[in-house]
Amino acid sequence: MAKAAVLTGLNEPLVIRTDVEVEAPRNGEVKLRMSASGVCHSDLSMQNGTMMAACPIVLGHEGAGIVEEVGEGVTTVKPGDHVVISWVPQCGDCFFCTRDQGYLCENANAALASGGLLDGTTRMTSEGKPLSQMAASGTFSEVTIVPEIGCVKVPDDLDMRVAALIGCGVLTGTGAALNTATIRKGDTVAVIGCGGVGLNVIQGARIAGAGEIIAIDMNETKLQMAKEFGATATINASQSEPVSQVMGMTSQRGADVAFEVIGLQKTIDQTITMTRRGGQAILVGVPKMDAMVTLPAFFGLVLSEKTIKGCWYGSSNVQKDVPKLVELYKSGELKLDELISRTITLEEVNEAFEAMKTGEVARTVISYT
Ligand code: PAD
Ligand code: ZN
Repeated sequence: MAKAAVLTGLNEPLVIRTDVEVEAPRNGEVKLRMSASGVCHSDLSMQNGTMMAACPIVLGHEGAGIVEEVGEGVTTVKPGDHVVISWVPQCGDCFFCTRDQGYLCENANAALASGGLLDGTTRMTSEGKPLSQMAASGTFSEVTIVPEIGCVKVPDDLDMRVAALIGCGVLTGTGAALNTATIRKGDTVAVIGCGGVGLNVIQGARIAGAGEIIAIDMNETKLQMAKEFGATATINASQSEPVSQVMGMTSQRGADVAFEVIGLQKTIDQTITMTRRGGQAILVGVPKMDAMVTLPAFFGLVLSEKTIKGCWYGSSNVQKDVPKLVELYKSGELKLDELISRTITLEEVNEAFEAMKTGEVARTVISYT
């Protein structure tokens, strides 16, 4: 039996179930004893209906654990290995994977939509009923089963709380800057939303060689953190209008590259507007399903030659990018310890959701050890 935090219905607080049965791993699957899980805004978005959830569901997708058991045919990891979970398991064989766009993997996509693993079924039950697993993982559980291709091995001496954060916020944020966007040396970059993901966009932009990095948030503590992560200027959006501020800082041209890292209609519009002619607007935040990108085709796109690009999982190739990020962390270039605002137990997960709503934390991490 394992303990897990379960979402039973829209807007319900998560319930801690202690009777969760976790099956043995099937062919190509791995059983993990979880070490740590970050609490990401996407978990909250499943609770509040921004993203669809197949309830009852074990939330959590930003995690790291130790391999306990492997199913038939598993060759790349063995019991005792420390792994980061990739919530986009990348099959390597589908249309997208063979075009080096594994973050769009067709098999992962089907699993994500199903609430189960790669075959669409789940390995967890509670009170005699199946529990869905968010993003083919379900990291708010002491034990989980993930596909072998959702495991990326990391060194044994890596802090597992840091490893967990790499699994979503760090891969997505740094990847948005280093993979999805093209940032040239000296570019002016604007980032709207400096939470767990946005702070990583900022440090990704710093590593890419941006000249100016303008951080925009409503929360002063986040703006101070943004400076530690590489921001050269800050705008408090609760005090001044960010588009005119960015225009003022860029000779009325706009930012070379602007990132939206919240998922709100208003900030999506602001991001596109503050992008200069010929620049790139990168949309990372997951908005409500009725949010729209609308702009005048001629003035907004043709004449301005703007690129508006979505970003899924930082356009990451997880098997290549996770080891790179670990190296950058070890060399001191990537700040990861500083992202951890609080370490909590699984029972405190609802408080982590509340803290995220107020914008006061970068990341809360659940520690299972
Ligand atoms: P977070 O809650 O940690 O950070 C959001 C930040 O936005 C906070 O610092 C807020 O203060 C700030 N904010 C809120 N409203 C405004 C506003 N109007 N103007 C300026 N700042 C504001 O979230 P997060 O960093 O965990 O996640 C951010 C988004 O990224 C969220 O939508 C999440 O679902 C999405 C995400 N996308 C992917 C992907 O693959 N595209 C992956 C992971 C997360
Ligand atoms: Zn996430």
